[in-house]
Amino acid sequence: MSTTLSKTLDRIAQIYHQPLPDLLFEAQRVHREHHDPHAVQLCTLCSIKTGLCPEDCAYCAQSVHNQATLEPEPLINADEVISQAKAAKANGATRFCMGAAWREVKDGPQFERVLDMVHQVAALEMEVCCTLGMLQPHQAQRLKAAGLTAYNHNLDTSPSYYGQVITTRTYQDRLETIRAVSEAGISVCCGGILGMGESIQDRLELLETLYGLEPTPESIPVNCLVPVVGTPLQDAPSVDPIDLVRLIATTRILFPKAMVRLSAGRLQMSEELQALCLLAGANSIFTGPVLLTTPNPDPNHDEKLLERLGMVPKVL
Ligand code: SAM
Ligand code: DTB
Ligand code: SF4
Repeated sequence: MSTTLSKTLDRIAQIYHQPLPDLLFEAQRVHREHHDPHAVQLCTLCSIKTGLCPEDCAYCAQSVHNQATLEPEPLINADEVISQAKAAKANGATRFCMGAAWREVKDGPQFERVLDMVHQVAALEMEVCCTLGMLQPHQAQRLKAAGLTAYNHNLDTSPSYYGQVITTRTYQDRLETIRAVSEAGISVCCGGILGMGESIQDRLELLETLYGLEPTPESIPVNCLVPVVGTPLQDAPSVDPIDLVRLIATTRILFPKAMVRLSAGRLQMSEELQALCLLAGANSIFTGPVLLTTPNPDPNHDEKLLERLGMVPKVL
């Protein structure tokens, strides 16, 4: 087992460290074989329950363990969510993702409300994604029955670096939720964050873990840390742009059919870097003025950027 795993890691490292022209050429070839190279899926996020999360994720504005200035908000109403989803659709988004600052889902009226939201967003003929923390198998089945397309649950980093970032849950906890999600027939959205002080090797080990999942994720968000004042990672140095491009290209090559999403951190990136990420195989971005709690590029700028690149929002 361990030799197979280390062989995989060796292969991933070889892909990642090859000369950039070769890496990009291979990523583009794979990308074009499986996707329309002009289409970028636009996804919009909605924070349905904000702040006061009991987990201690070192990057997160919403953890009670951190000192970020954030106005907490209890679970919002379904009507509010639906009007945001309609607006997102009108702005070209085909996927709507609802995020809650929960450690785990608890059965009861709040979960019933989320199921109703899922049902109503699905009726808009958009892909519906949720990220609500840990799930049990019966909860995953109920989300599936309500019409959920995908569940986002990130592994964030390598198994060995994980404990430096989060101590209130384990890597194994995350893997169990991911298993419950795929066993319920829901598509898995699972990725990580760059820029938390991890090494390149940690990033490649995250890809190795994702590669070992069965099935492999259909959606892989690549987030760059958005440093939030009041969190332990507020002063973390920004990610080297070429390292980001290499990671995206490697992800594209390893997961040819997956949607690779250039997720958090675009506000801190130049347009040239974003363009290079799209050329390296990223085929989705989050649009809208805020992600969950942190700012995101102006949607008009995103629209103009795609236009200047000769790229178009993906239609379902
Ligand atoms: N509480 C749920 C959970 O953690 O699974 C769902 C919401 S949580 C905000 C969703 C994901 O956002 C996290 O797994 C993490 O990867 C990402 N994230 C959170 N804060 C971030 C930040 N400051 N910069 C980049 N990504 C971040
Ligand atoms: C993911 O991997 N990135 C999105 C989505 N999944 C939920 C969220 C990024 C959150 C960035 C920090 C914030 O806005 O609070
Ligand atoms: Fe809570 Fe999710 Fe933020 Fe961690 S990332 S503190 S689980 S909201």
